[in-house]
Amino acid sequence: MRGKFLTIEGTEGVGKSTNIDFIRRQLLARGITLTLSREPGGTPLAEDIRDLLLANRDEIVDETAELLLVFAARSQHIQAVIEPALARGEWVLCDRFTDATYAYQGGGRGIDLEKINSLEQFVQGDLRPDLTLILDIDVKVGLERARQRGELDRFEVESIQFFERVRAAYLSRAEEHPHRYAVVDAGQSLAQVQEDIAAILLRF
Ligand code: Z5A
Repeated sequence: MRGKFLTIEGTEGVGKSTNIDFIRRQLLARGITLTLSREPGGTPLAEDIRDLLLANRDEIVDETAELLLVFAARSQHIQAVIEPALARGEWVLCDRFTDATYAYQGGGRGIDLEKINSLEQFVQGDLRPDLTLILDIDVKVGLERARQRGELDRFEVESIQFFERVRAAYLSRAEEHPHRYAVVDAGQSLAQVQEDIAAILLRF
């Protein structure tokens, strides 16, 4: 039987990394074999593209170039990791996927969503996550958490307004397709966040 495809999303410092390990333990306790991955990245080529995308640089990065790099990495990731794992019957839990493109390149950069939609069809065919957890937090609180970690990458230096647009794009996708998304208030204590996530996983 084909596995399930789960993704976790949110703005900066929302707690994705922290909660991925919690989700992994919840699923393993139920005997589910899990492949963990992340985007951009997940294969050697895609991780190289991630480095290109996150590096701070002097030249202005064209937003279409950024969009195409994201989907180039995704194509490699899907063919090499995600599809084979799902076909083996494993579940895949991915730290960010195409919702991040709608949120960052669409909401944040202002790229026409129709263009993103065309690339999504071209690169993914029918592949869509079965469940997407959106960890939602006040943008300033998340940035404060993320910025305590030190050096900032090319996205983390963006303005509050940029991240407000990213957050709004995530929430609007969740509103449009409520059957596929679960929004968690990530501003709560970690214990409460994880209680909410456990309940969502149980229902799923
Ligand atoms: N990107 C894109 O533009 N388009 C795309 O299609 C894709 C990605 C796929 C890399 O993503 C960048 O790629 C991303 C968008 C772009 N932008 N950036 N930067 P990433 O996921 O690798 O990087 P990130 O968003 O910066 O993740 P992050 O900052 O590592 O955040 P996180 O994993 O969500 O947070 P965390 O490390 O788990 O937690 C942050 C801190 O908060 C940490 O000290 C925790 O202990 C603490 N924490 C967590 N939860 C709590 C609670 N509940 N209370 C208190 N403290 C907490």
